[in-house]
Amino acid sequence: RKQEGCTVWFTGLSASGKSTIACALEQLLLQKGVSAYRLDGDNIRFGLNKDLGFSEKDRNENIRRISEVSKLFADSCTISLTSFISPYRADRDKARELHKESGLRFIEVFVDVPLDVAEKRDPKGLYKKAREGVIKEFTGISAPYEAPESPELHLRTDKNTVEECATVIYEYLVRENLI
Ligand code: GGZ
Repeated sequence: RKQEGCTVWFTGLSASGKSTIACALEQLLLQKGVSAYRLDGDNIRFGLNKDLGFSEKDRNENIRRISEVSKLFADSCTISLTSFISPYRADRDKARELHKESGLRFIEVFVDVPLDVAEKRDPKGLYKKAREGVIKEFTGISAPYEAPESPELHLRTDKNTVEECATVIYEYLVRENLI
């Protein structure tokens, strides 16, 4: 059976673990010979979207473009893994709608962690800068994060390991006949 292609859409705070889980899932998929591709800040915000910042309007446009690109990968029978904060529910819903119009599955994965845990992790020191006011409009501190109401999967990265989280998604894809 030919692989169908879909988008696995990670959403969550900075330092919640989105990219780390996406990497682990990509490894699991590639090991099994399943085509997968990751979209994240490194290949999108420094390229296609380098004209965009972090205002509400720019985040809307960031997510709109990513939705379109992810849809193209999904349409090419790849498992597209997107890891962006995507803080606005309406933007994520539009991404879902866009996939639906093309008959493509969209799996929203809420990478949930309490703000204080993300802030303690602070791998890049961005939360500290946000608290000091050096970075404005920082998600969770001075800009909103609208948590998903009915994501396909809800992961807690303070309670489960990266491998466990990746496996939960992998098993979901198997169960749903997507791989
Ligand atoms: C949130 C910011 C900000 C502000 C820079 N708010 O932990 P990181 O560093 O590696 O991931 C964050 C990334 C967020 O970009 P996204 O494209 O995922 O955001 S959105 O979906 O909201 O458009 C963080 C860094 O960029 N970063 N400034 N103000 N995160």
